[in-house]
Amino acid sequence: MSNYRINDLEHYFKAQKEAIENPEKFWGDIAEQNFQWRKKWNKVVAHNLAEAEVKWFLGAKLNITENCIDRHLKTRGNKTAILWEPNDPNEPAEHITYKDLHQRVCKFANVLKESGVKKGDRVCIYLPMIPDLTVSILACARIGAIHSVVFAGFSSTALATRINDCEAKVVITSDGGFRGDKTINLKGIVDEALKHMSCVETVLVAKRIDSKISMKAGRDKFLKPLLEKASDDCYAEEMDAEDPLFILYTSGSTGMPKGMLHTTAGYMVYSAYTFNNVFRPEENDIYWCAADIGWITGHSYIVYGPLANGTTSVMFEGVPSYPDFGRFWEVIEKYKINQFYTAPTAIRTLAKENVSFVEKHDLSSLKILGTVGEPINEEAWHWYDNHIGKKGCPITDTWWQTETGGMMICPIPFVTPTKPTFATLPMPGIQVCLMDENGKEIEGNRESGRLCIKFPWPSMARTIWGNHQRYKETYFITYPGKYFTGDGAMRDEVGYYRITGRVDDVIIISGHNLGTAPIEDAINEHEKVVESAVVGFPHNIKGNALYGYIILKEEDEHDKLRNEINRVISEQIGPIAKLDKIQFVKGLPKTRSGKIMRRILRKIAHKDTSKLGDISTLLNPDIVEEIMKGAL
Ligand code: 6R9
Repeated sequence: MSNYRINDLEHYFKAQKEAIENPEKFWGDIAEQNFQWRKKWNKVVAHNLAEAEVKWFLGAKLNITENCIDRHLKTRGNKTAILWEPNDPNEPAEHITYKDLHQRVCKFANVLKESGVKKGDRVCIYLPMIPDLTVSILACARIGAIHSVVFAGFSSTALATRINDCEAKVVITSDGGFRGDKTINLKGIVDEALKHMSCVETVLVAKRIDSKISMKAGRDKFLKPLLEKASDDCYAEEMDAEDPLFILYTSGSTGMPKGMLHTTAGYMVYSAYTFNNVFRPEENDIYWCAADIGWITGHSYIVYGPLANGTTSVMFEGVPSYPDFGRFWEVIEKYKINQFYTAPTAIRTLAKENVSFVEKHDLSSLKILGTVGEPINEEAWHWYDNHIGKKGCPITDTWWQTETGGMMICPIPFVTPTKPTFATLPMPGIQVCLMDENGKEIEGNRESGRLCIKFPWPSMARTIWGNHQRYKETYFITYPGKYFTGDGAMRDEVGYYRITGRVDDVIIISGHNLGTAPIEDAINEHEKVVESAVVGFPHNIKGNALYGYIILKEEDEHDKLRNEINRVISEQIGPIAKLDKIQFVKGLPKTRSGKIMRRILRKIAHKDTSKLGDISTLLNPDIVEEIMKGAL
């Protein structure tokens, strides 16, 4: 698949112009030349954004697994599709070829069919990062069932909410999973979640840790014997372009998680297109995205995007700190990884450790580095550039969301000149704009505002499962006719975008709008700081004042550090952004995907800790108590 790769900046601007002037032709050509269709579309796009209605490739028929697997069999049958690296480096890796993957997906799909799963049924997948996770996702897609993957670190309550919301008929899980030196008891969590639920008829159980688990007669079945018996021939269901492919839950700022629904053709085209342009795979490249498949990053850029391109995609079961902080670099050396994609939070964690963990390893195979999930601060960007890329690998800071399905704003490596902390320019076809609080579009450069998108793109979520009204209200009402991202952004003098964080992180101090990201960036510049989070709290003169939670690399006299940190902020942003309160903490409450839960920090700063909400889904729930104890 190479018909659509952008070669240089001129080509980029030309593609962007064509995509805006004639989106039907731009996306129609890409879809036609790079994918396998059972039937072509009658119309490329139909939309009414004010009503939150969008359809792509209307009337087309396809199956995404034919595009991700079958069509590669002739030329790439013996090529590794999924290279699975286990948690324990001494356990053998698995090299699953496209041919193996085809066989495994077909068998799994037949097991699902035997369990009564039909096109349109929901299947909840609650698995650790083992090959069965990828196989089961594709098995659902093969027969037209809608997969809903729930990250295997979520609690039974969180899992129950998600199973209930989409009324899953089948749950796929395992006896447990390994993460570093810990094991997690997944089957026990599933049992707990299913206690008060009637929709789930079957639980399919993979074995990973060989622990003792209880199996409920009539409901629970071990996968292995079923897979062994199953035929490895399975017809790929003919799907409409707009048939649902998956649901993936993302947390809202309040209330129930939102089940974002993605459909088949548009998602396939856009995830494959962006993967190809941003990571620029060559035939023998080994690509590694170190995210978990429980997040959108794993869906689009471990599974669908790479496989649609016939790439070898590494799937890693472990964590960056096990057996030691050199694990990522060891894996890069071991497989001669060419493209590596991770989150700023992982980079910061590893940058804090002795650089000898990096220097022990040969990273010369690397060509492109990527980041995703949150703004990357300047210090982390340079560390990644110096120590991992050795100043020779472009870093692509990719801004996108569960809702967008694929990367939206990011430098195209070797095409777009990078600028630290800037996601730079939108992908072709993505019409970004900045809006002010009064609903007016902000023209010109050197401006900040709320990030919106003016025109649909193929992989946008189509709705929130079971609640289209909420979808409309959350994304399309604030600025009628536009998709509102919830993020704030700044456009610099050449039109590059820098994401300044969620708009609900904007704090207004004495009438000045301050984004938390640049302030945190300034704080993190201090040599003794590892990471920080800034929130607002009410102040009777300034309206709001700033409260900073700061993790130190090494201890020093606190008052002295407070002064120094405020001096750095004054220098970099201005005295207006100085922190009124600084609390030194051992950790920050984070979601499993590494995002700081500012909602909790805000409550603590407001001295309102009565209703913290469900903190069990956090990576580190214990830290909350500790921060509350030391609150100022
Ligand atoms: C892919 C993913 C989406 C939110 C998004 C924004 C933040 C993601 C970012 C970034 C700055 C980047 N975000 N990438 N902020 N720079 N490169 O992370 O999806 O989990 O839905 O999160 O993450 O705030 O709105 P999701």
